Amino acid sequence: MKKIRKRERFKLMELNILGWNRIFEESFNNIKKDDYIPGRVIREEKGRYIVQHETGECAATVSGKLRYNAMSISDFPAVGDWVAIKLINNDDESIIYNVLPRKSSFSRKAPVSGGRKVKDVLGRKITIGGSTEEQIVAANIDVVFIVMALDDNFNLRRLERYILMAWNSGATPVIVLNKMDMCDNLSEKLEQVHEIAAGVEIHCISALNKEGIKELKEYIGDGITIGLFGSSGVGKSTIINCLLEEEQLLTGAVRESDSKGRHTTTWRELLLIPTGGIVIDTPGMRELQVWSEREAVDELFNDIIDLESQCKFNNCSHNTEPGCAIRTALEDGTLDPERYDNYKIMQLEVGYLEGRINERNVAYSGKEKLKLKILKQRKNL
Ligand SMILES: Nc1nc2c(ncn2[C@@H]2O[C@H](COP(=O)(O)OP(=O)(O)OP(=O)(O)O)[C@@H](O)[C@H]2O)c(=O)[nH]1
Ligand SMILES: [Mg+2]
Ligand SMILES: [Zn+2]
Repeated sequence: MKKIRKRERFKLMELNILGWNRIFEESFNNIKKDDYIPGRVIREEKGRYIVQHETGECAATVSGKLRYNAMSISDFPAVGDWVAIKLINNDDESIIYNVLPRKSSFSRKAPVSGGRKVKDVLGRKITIGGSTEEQIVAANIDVVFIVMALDDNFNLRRLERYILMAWNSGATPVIVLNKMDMCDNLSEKLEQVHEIAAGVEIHCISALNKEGIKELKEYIGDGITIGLFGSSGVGKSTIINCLLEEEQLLTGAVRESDSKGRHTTTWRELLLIPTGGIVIDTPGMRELQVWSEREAVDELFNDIIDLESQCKFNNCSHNTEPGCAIRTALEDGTLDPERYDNYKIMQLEVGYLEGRINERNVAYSGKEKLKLKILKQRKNL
């Protein structure tokens, strides 16, 4: 009897290192079957998974039932997910039977398959139609490091997008401005970032020179999961190597002409920090289309919403009406026209997403409606 208790305590401690907690345990106990064990997806590459469990790691595939019941790609496991598995083939492999409810997830709109190209109000080419699906980039994250480099990668509009997605994830966003050594107008850039990122902590670092790493380590703790997101070449893997104090991850040089990375990291991977804590490395995303509710966009751009409410007419189109607060702010320079454009684009994307979802809600079966409900529950909406 004593022996069993000891073993169980040990088991719990091991899983805690990976971020296991009472809530996951309760979910697991609800679905538990005799030979199911809990594990965390530590790597995901094109539908192939590696799962870490209490006694080791193994390759994993999803069960036929999970596949059959999946209503969207977001129902499939993603890196960071806690799953119920059954070990097979001398424990070298496993089958994933369930994905435990996520406490947070960093999602984007899945790159469109199908659809057609049109021009949006700003003359940009966008794809409409095709699939409208949530893609989970990483799950069960506590802190999102939004990594942007201070070289030619620096782009406030992209940063706005990442902040929106990070707030949506349910995790706490932190902005990490890397390659401080490449930047000669740091205070100017920092001020610009402060202006668009109210309430988000900002850190300037140089992973190359290991400057500012100590401050990042403050976010790390036992069982805490940190996810790194940002374009290719911004230094995500380099930063993780600094946190691990070991060159575990491959890094790759950027193109000199435009600082663009070469997509060195090709899979999503969860790593344990020897002194405690968990980090998830992700490949630089080519496309970050918003998967968001309108409220989150309004929150991020609440200065613009405030201005709109000051227009003389309720239904002001901000074109020619007298007493338009938006036009006044654009003209006197208090509202950055690029920020305003980005707001309009995101409103459109969200509107499109809402339209697509509502359309499907009406036209599709109960299965689709249930999927929407689950999505909203997951996002606590
Ligand atoms: N000058 C400078 N270069 C850096 C810094 N941090 C990383 N780099 C370099 O930037 C390049 C890209 O770094 P990676 O860590 O591979 O970038 P990544 O974000 O993981 O890129 P992907 O895996 O392609 O998404 C490498 O050549 C790094 O050595 C920094 O602080 N300063
Ligand atoms: Mg990388
Ligand atoms: Zn107006």
